[in-house]
Amino acid sequence: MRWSFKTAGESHGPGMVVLMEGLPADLPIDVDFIHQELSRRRKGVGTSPRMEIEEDQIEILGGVRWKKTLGSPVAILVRNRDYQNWLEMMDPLGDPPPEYREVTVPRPGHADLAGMMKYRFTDLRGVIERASARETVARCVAGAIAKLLLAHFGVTVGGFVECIGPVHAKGEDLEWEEKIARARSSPLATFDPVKEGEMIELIEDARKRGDTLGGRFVVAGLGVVPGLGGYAQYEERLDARLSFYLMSIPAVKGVEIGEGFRAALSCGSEFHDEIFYHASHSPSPFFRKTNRSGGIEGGVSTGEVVWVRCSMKPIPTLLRGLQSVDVSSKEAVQARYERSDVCAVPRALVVGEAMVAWVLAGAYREKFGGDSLEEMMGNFRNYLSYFETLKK
Ligand code: EPS
Repeated sequence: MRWSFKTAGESHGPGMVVLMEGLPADLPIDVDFIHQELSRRRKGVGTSPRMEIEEDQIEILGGVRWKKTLGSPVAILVRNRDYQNWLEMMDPLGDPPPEYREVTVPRPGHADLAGMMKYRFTDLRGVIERASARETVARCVAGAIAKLLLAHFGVTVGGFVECIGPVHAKGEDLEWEEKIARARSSPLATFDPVKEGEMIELIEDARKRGDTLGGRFVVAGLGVVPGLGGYAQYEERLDARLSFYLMSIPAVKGVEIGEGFRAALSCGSEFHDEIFYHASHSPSPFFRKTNRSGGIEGGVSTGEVVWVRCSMKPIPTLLRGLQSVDVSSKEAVQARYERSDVCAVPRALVVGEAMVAWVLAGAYREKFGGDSLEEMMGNFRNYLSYFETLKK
C-alpha cells in the first residue's frame, strides 16, 4: 500500500499544492474542518503580517467526488494571495524585470547559503522561496485529512506549546485532554494562562529588540491502539517515522519521543513504565500507570498516549541582522531583513500535529489495509475482538 504526500509551490508563487496517495475510498471530506486547521496554523502571537494577506482556502483538484474520497490520489491547491504582489517577480514563464536585483546576503540559520551552494545559484531568492515555511500550509491540508481518517478509529491528535524561550508552562499534572483543550483557546497554544502572559511579553520584547524566539511544543495521539509500527525492520519503527516527519518541519532542531532525553539520566527502575492488568481496561487489558516511553516500545505502539516533543530554533530572519557576507562582493555585511514571524512556535505546533496525524494514519492504513473505509474498519473491528480474548 502506498502512503505518501508530496508538496509543490513557492512562498510567493501562484500557490501551494499537496498530492496525497493511499487514502481509502469513501472517506468523507469535511472542508470546514480542513479550513479550521489551516486557520489555526495562520494565527497566533508573533505571526508575520503576511498572514493578514493570506486566507488559505483549499481548491480540490482531484480524488474527491460528492464530498468523499475515490481511492485515487487526492490533489489540493491553496493559492497564495500574496502572489498578486509578486506577479512579475514570481511569474513562472516571465523574464526578470530590468530593475531586478538579486538577493545576495544570506541569513545565518536559514537555508540561504547552503541552498545557494547546492544549486549553484547566484540569486538567493531561488532558495528563500521554497525553503520558506509557507510550504507547511500544504502539509496541514494532508494532516487535516489524516485527522479526519483517524477520527473513524477513535484517535485524536492535539498538542500544546510547552515553552517559549526560557518561559515554561506549569501544570504538568493536568490530563492530556485538559491541556489540549486549554491550548485550543490560548493565543500561544499553551495551557498555563499565567505563563501565557509572560510568553506574550517575552515575544513583544523580542519584537521591539528586532530579535526572534524559539521554544518547544508537545504533540499527542490519544486513543491509539497497541500494535502499530513494527520492530522487525528499522523503517517500520513508529518512533523512527515520527522523528523523520517531525524533524522535517522547518526550524525544528530536536525531536524527543516521550521522556527520551531524561531517559539517559534515569535508572531503569525509574524510567520504564511498569505493566498492569485489568479486564475492564480497553481495548487492551494490559496498561501502564506512567508513560515515559511516549506510548512506543520497540518501535510499536503500546496502547498508551503516543507523545513527542519538538524543539524549535528561533526564526533566522532578524530585524537586527546578524553578521554575514555578501556572496557577490564577498564583503562583510549585516544579514538583510525580510518580513517574517518573531516567534512561530504556536504555528509550528499545528504543523507538528499534522505530521503526527499523517504518520499515525499511515500506520493505521498499514495495519488495517482495505481499499475502502468500510473494509478498513472491518479489519479494525476484527483486531479489537482479539483484545476481548485476552480478557478471559
Ligand atoms: C517565511 C516568511 C514569511 C512568513 C512565511 C514563512 O513570509 P513572507 O516572506 O511572505 O513575509 O509569513 O510563512 C508563510 C507565508 C506561511 O504561510 O506560513 C519564511 O521565510 O519561512
